[in-house]
Amino acid sequence: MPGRFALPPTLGSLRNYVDGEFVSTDKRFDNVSPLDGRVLAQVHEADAALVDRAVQAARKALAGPWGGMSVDERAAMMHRVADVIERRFDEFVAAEVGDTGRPVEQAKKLDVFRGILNLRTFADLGKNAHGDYFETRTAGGDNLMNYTVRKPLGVVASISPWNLPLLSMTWKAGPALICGNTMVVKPSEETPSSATLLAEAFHEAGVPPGVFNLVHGFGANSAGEAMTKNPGIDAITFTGESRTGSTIMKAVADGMKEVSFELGGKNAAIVFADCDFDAAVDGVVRSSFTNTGQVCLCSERVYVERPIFERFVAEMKKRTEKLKIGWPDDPGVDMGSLISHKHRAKVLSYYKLALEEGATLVTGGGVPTFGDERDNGAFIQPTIWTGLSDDARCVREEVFGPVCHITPFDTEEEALRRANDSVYGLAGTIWTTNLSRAHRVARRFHTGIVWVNTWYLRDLRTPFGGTKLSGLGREGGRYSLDFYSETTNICIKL
Ligand code: NAD
Ligand code: 6OD
Repeated sequence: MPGRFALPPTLGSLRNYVDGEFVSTDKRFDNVSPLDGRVLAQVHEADAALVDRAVQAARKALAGPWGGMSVDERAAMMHRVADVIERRFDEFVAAEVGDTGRPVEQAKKLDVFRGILNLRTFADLGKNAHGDYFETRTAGGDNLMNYTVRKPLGVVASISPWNLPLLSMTWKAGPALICGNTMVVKPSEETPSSATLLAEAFHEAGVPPGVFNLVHGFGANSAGEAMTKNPGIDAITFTGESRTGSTIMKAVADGMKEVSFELGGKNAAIVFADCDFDAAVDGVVRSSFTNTGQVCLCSERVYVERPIFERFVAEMKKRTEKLKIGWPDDPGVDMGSLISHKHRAKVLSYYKLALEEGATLVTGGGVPTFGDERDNGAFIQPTIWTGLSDDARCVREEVFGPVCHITPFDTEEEALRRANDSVYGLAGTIWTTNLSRAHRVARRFHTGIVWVNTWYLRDLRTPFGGTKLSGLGREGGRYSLDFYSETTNICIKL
């Protein structure tokens, strides 16, 4: 059938990768395509014993081959892994598209592109990192020289979500590995394919056994929980729901393990009447509906200054209704499916709740029909609401689907107060042509990230993370190097 998505060619059985070997297990689960409900692969679930084998392998590699390498040698290895991803680019694209149902163009330009860039960027940043140096004369007249050295934390457990699978894993693996750590990585149970290819890339690049270990499975009562409870793990880097972050924090509290958390969001966009109107509408369509709204940074709350409110809503409706939903390789497709039927049921429950809470439905609110196999998939319409009060659940809770609620405001102070009225604090977006206002509002957003007149443009050297329930700590550039290193100060009396 023309435009029909072809299944990933190589991924029939997805195994764990432990101590340099691909390991089968007896317990398996299905990897189901969200595009049409087909079973794509059998996934081999790791139990606590296999997780422990992975941790022991990682400990051995830490003391042995990886720990013994210079940073230049580690960087060269990581570039070799990136080379393999580049060479097998189309397989990685197929894996991401097959697992998630996203447009092929997105998988190419965002997911796989970033998979390569994350490894290369952190390899180079690690090579060029330097420590602090201070010369001191004490009150007693002693002359001191102080300098810092970075040492690895040890074995890092990385647990990631399904929304940007390869991007999330490599965003953690890049800095963790260049700092000399070894890893046990668990992708989401929904997206095991690109993780398996990534393990193949490490294998093919000749990275020593035990440096990068992959375990498949779920969270509670499965591989995820086993990782958080394993005493051989020194640090956890977790991306996912805030509630899961809190469960993990409790699980590792007694062991006092280092944690870095990138969690949920209910991000606000503030659109001032002095904005570039067309750019703002396009920007908010993009920030609300990219990846079918499944980006932690998506704007689910939009505050628009009253003089342009009606026109803004009308134009959002027009442009949203033009978004093309379809097969990942349909020409010009804008939105694929959601990740799963289970997630669609959750998003649809918010569509229903919004109406019960008194929302006016501007557009969407349901499920598209195609008259082909896609009707078995997890497709959904992008949806815009107006008219909800600030305490409505649909305005307060993260939906993680293609939704936004648009509401008018009258003053800058009011817009900021309402935007900041959230238990989350990941990203804020401001649309204005007034330079002073942009700076003034940006620094008063209670979020870790602010974009002005754009959304989700990234420089990997910048800090990334959230406040409040959106996370703990910052990663990116030297912030990542700081998290993945144990920094020691050495003081020498001269
Ligand atoms: P999730 O919390 O359900 O799962 C994330 C990962 O944690 C999965 O691998 C899962 O198997 C594992 N897990 C679940 N319970 C666990 C437990 N008890 N112990 C150990 N591991 C466990 O999240 P999700 O549904 O996969 O992802 C969507 C969420 O991720 C959204 O809330 C989104 O905002 C958030 N997210 C945040 C960022 C960020 O950078 N802040 C980035 C991407 C996604
Ligand atoms: O771009 C990134 O580095 C990053 N960590 C994005 C996360 C997006 C959340 O869904």
